Amino acid sequence: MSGELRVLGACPLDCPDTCSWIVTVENGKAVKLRGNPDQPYTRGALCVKVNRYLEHTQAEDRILYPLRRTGPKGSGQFERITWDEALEEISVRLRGIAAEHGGEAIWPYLGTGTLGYLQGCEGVAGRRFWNVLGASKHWLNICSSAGGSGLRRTNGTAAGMDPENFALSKLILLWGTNPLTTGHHLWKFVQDAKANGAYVVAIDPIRTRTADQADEHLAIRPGTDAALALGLLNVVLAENAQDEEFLAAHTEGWAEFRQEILSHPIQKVAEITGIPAAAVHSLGMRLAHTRPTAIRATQGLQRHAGGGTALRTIAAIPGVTGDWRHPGGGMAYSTSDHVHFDIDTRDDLLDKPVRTLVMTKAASQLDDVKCLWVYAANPVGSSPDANAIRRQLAREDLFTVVMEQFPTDTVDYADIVLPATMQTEHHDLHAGYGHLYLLWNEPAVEPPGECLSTTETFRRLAAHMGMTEPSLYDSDLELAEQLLSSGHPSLDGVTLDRLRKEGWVRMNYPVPFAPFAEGFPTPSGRLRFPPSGQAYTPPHTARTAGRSAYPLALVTPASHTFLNTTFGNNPELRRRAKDPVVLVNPADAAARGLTDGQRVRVHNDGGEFLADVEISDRVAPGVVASPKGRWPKLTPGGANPNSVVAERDGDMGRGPGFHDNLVELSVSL
Ligand SMILES: Nc1nc2c(c(=O)[nH]1)N[C@H]1C(S)=C(S)[C@@H](COP(=O)(O)OP(=O)(O)OC[C@H]3O[C@@H](n4cnc5c(=O)[nH]c(N)nc54)[C@H](O)[C@@H]3O)O[C@H]1N2
Ligand SMILES: Nc1nc2c(c(=O)[nH]1)N[C@H]1C(S)=C(S)[C@@H](COP(=O)(O)OP(=O)(O)OC[C@H]3O[C@@H](n4cnc5c(=O)[nH]c(N)nc54)[C@H](O)[C@@H]3O)O[C@H]1N2
Ligand code: SF4
Ligand SMILES: [Mo]
Repeated sequence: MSGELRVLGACPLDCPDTCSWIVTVENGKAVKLRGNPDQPYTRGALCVKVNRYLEHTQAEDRILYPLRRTGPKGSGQFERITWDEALEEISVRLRGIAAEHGGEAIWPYLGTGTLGYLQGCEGVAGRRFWNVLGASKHWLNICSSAGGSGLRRTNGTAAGMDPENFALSKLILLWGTNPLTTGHHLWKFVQDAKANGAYVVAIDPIRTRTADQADEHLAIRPGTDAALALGLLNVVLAENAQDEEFLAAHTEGWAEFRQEILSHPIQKVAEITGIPAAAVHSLGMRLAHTRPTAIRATQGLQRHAGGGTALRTIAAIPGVTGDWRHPGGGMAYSTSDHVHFDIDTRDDLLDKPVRTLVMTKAASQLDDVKCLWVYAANPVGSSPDANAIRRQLAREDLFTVVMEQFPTDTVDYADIVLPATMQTEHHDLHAGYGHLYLLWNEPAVEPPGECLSTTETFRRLAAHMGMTEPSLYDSDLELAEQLLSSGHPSLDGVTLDRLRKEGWVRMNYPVPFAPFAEGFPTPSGRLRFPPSGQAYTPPHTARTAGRSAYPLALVTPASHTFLNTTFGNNPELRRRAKDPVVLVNPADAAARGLTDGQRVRVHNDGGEFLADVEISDRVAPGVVASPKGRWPKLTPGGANPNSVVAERDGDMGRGPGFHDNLVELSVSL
């Protein structure tokens, strides 16, 4: 074992599971990466995407040095420069822009490339620096804000069940979630429940690989889930199975909500959702008579015009059935609100209040921005209205800096590219959004080339610009200590020393955990049912259907082999992903004379992308599906589905409508 070292770390990617991992290092080189078998939630398994993460860190196209643009914007032509040259050019440009246009003309655009609390979007990476400069704030609404907002309206928090407690459930609704692709460690707990007789239902417009494993699949019309929730509750009321004691003790607005439920008989719900009334009835009967029932609803569900309302209303279900009384009952969306780090955005460093720019509105909100600073994000691949974003990024008067690991489509538009470290090369503090553990990531190796972490890049830039605010220079370990020092009881006994030694620590929540058995974190302590007339918001696709030249509702779910656009350049994962496909129901294919494997243009007024038709009854008539995550420039036609995703705000949290767009399919010439 001489010269061999085992370093504990965590997967940084935007995935609920945040796996604990072990890197084996020999003579300064990382030679092996495997899941940590001791961690109770992830238990040693990584996933198809991350198993070869070490190879990815050593990939040929990794960006290793600062770069300056030499060709036209979008061409991806660069020359290598030194860090000093890069910092100097950036300093001059930032100061010039702040002096001429005000600090708010700078947009620090931070994405979800890493969920680290030091290097990534869950913490305050760079925020102190931006505040000293007076830059605009950035609202990372791209992923889960609509659902979070809906849940907080009902429960006072977006957090709910401990996903491990799904093992205790007797009825599991996998509602707008595809865990076998998007966070597979939940599945062991589902299987444990199944072994104890639980019945598992997948509610999804697509018969996914998760739906294949469920006892039943309900192919819901996209964006109509709140109506289904009301229909199921209608059956619960008809059975008189509501938990009157829980309703009286722990909820408010019941009388009004009860009327709302009664105005949604199953026949009406069947018409809205496309699910046969008999299926709504039979699931309603199961819901009425099975305790505990657990609902797993994740982000896919809320990528619709009514996505916030969907989560708000689904969250009412366990309020009516009283499932929150029992471990194994209730609902799980994200565990992030169970994490109580001390996240201080240091607004005291601002001279004056500044505006907030919205991540999903780059196409329209870049108009008066003079510096776009992209880190851990790939807007050209992942944000709505890709063509409009490209037009913005091509502007000569926009100074664009991209901190990246790989030459993405967004990098192609940068004036300056800064090489970023990967997870095995920097410190970070993590929490899962699908479990209750905190994790520490210790760097295993030295960064290759001249890559720097996010924290170190901002420290060096602050120094280069002569900034004097002391907290700009806090070290990674100091930043981690600050995050852990909130004093919240869930962090009692959780120290940085312990995290560094053990790799992961469970927060102080009971096992098993029934978070709202005694009440809710709302001002009144009660669950708040949705008010009259606000329990269902139809999707964009339903509002315009029949009146549009684009009759098909497009869902763009997670790809099995990519994580958002991360790994979109990985040769092995691209080989496994094969060419892009669009799932089309046989009836829709026949109506257009399309044959299996035929390449089509998927298009609407916003743009188009190319995909090969896969004729399949995995989608219902009127619905087509094509996964997210491809790099446009590595895809036939140079575009991915975000060319047809409109920049449109949903009902809450300005949530984007990635799964709520109308398209037509035409034969590609
Ligand atoms: N392999 C892989 N894993 C990932 C990701 C990835 O890109 N690839 N992305 C990560 C990220 S960033 C996130 S936020 C999570 C998201 O995790 P999920 O929420 O599981 O992701 P999605 O695939 O967007 O949506 C889940 C399912 O919801 C369905 N759906 C879409 N619209 C509706 C609807 O209106 N009603 C219902 N009932 N279902 C609907 C979709 O068909 C899809 O099968 O996954 C993370 N994990
Ligand atoms: N059509 C469609 N589009 C979607 C979705 C959908 O369901 N359908 N889902 C949306 C969702 S849920 C999300 S969360 C967004 C994600 O959108 P983004 O936040 O833009 O995430 P990615 O596309 O994965 O791009 C992240 C980039 O960060 C880089 N990166 C990783 N780690 C680091 C680091 O430590 N430092 C730096 N500087 N860079 C790093 C990676 O190389 C990668 O290029 O996409 C959204 N886009
Ligand atoms: S992407 Fe998710 S499942 Fe895969 S290693 Fe990372 S945390 Fe684990
Ligand atoms: Mo996400």
